[in-house]
Amino acid sequence: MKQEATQAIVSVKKETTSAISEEISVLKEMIEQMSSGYQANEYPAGIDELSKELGGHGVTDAIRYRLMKKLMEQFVLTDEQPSSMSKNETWREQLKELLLNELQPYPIKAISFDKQVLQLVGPTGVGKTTTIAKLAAEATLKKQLKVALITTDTYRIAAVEQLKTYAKILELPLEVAYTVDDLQKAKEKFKEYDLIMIDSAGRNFTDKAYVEELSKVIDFQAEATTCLVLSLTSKYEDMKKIIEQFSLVQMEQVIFTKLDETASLGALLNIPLEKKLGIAYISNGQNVPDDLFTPTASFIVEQVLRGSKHD
Ligand SMILES: Nc1nc2c(ncn2[C@@H]2O[C@H](COP(=O)(O)OP(=O)(O)OP(=O)(O)O)[C@@H](O)[C@H]2O)c(=O)[nH]1
Ligand SMILES: [Mg+2]
Repeated sequence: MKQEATQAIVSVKKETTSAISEEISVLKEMIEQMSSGYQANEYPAGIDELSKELGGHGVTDAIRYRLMKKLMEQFVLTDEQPSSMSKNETWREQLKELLLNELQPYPIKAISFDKQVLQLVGPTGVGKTTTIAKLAAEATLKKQLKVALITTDTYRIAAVEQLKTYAKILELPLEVAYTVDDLQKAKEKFKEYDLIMIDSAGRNFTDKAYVEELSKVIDFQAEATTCLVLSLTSKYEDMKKIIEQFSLVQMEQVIFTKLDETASLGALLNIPLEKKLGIAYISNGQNVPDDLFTPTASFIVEQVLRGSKHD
């Protein structure tokens, strides 16, 4: 009991500390911006509109301040502009260029399937199982890989049935792992396969003891690719909490789902630029296997800076 209480305090403390450090970074950006000689309300109207457009998508204040500051310094104050374009059009294009540059360090590309294990983790109902089915179809049909499926989501009977249905349609073997021991056995059984895809229940990966036990069976670093699945319909504040909850597992990329259900796409920028995670796929519907694609940085930039004429 005492240990649980201590753990709870430690985790609350951790959350508070990270919230404070984020606040500090926003403040730092704002101070920097003020000391640079101009303020948000002093932007030329066109720049202010671009900032608001990003804000409308839920792009964070800190990112917007940084971008607008760069835009002002690099382009506006130097008044660089091709004569054939209006200022506003030029600034939009220059902001796109800046954003492409900002996104460059983060892997916005498909999973290479070069590691034998691919596990999708994430909160309840985001689309993990559906995405596994889509990816299994891609790996089998397009890449001609020998794919096997394992599910560790045994909390709901329906969850197992759902994956069984996809396994049957795609003619792939499926093992249901109730324990880490079962998982070990299933992995052994599928050792000759090119790709073993593991579907999980959201809660698995937030349990430290489970993740530790699991890491004895799967070498997360050497043999597994782990992707966090996030729904674009979630608020960014909630996504940040989810990322923290799943911080026990190392991952480089997220998969976004439910693009078809929202017009607010700030997370496509916030997650790479603030959380330093790349994007492997975007799911835009319930159809297996069609509604899944790999975005490019240009696609993301175009989505968040489409301007009102496309709305
Ligand atoms: N509109 C839309 N619905 C989706 C998308 N991806 C998945 N869904 C739907 O979201 C619901 C939940 O999908 P699942 O794949 O079962 O989600 P999950 O993360 O495995 O859920 P749990 O196993 O319960 O944690 C299903 O009705 C899916 O068809 C998407 O990109 N767009
Ligand atoms: Mg599921």
